[in-house]
Amino acid sequence: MRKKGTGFGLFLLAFLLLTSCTGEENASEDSVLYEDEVVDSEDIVVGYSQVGSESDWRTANTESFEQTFTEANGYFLLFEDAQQKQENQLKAIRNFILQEVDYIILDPIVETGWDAVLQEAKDAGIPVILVDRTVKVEDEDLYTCWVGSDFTREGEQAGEWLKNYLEQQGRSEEEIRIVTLQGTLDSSSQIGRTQGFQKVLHTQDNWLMLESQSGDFTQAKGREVMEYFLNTYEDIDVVIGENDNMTFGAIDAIKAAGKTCGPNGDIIILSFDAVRAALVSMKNGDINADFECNPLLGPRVAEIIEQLEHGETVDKIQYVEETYFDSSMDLKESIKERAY
Ligand code: GYE
Repeated sequence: MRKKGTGFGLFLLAFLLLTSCTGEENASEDSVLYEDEVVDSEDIVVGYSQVGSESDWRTANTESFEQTFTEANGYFLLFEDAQQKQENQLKAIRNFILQEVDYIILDPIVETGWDAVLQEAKDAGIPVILVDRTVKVEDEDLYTCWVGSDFTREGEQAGEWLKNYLEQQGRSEEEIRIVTLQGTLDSSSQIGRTQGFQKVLHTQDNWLMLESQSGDFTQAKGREVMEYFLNTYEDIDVVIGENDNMTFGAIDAIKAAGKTCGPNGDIIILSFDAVRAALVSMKNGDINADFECNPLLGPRVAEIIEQLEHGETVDKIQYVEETYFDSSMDLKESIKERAY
């Protein structure tokens, strides 16, 4: 993968032409110059606008694309990290359009505000594949397809798990005081997980959602928000971290406050992503349950591109398979096998 600089147009020039003028080293007639890189003109050029590098999940997702979209596999990847700012993604997409890439892959930070830029991509004839998070747009034809997780299902699963667990513990009648560390507000992963959990929350009269606040999917903010919750609410029974890194921050805050968590502690911890470090933390007794979200989307997107290259139509909405883990399970093998 190459990390591209910002804001330049495409210099898609025949490399042969260049070298014949300058007398530089040999290149095949099929090479083209892409900014300062020599690219095989047969390569499929893909621009990926990534959310940022805020979590373990995100790192694994980036690596999955880097490992899939290689020159050995016939691709040239332009990668842009938006540092969790939508304006950076808008800029990146416009640059991809200027550079006349073959495909744009977008992991949209938030759901709204995409109509204009996606229309520009469509007008330029560049298919846009959404990954992970999704968008809300007037016209669904503005993107080719989406591949990612069923976030609402994940949230609902967490609620169902908690309901069963409390039943097993003989606590179905007790008042259960819950706080939520939400992901980046208006991201589809935050919206889905929050709404999914709420579906179960609304059926449980004894559950009380004390407060929900965003920790922006980062460990540092997760800790900060949890410190605030602990200072504000004397009695907290359940913490929901809408991703593992916020959960890690919350666990640090809980321990620093002299409290305990996990199956043998004061506070029940539910989390999302199920990255390896979280499974280790669960094995160590700090997390009760974790709802998996698979970041390894690169190969799936490559398959989609192959289909499109062969003129096939692809399914508009493509979910990936996921499971969950809890502290009653034997986690040793899962930790060993975990790819992220
Ligand atoms: O849970 C989190 C990341 O959108 C599913 O974003 C993704 C979330 C994931 O920062 O760790």
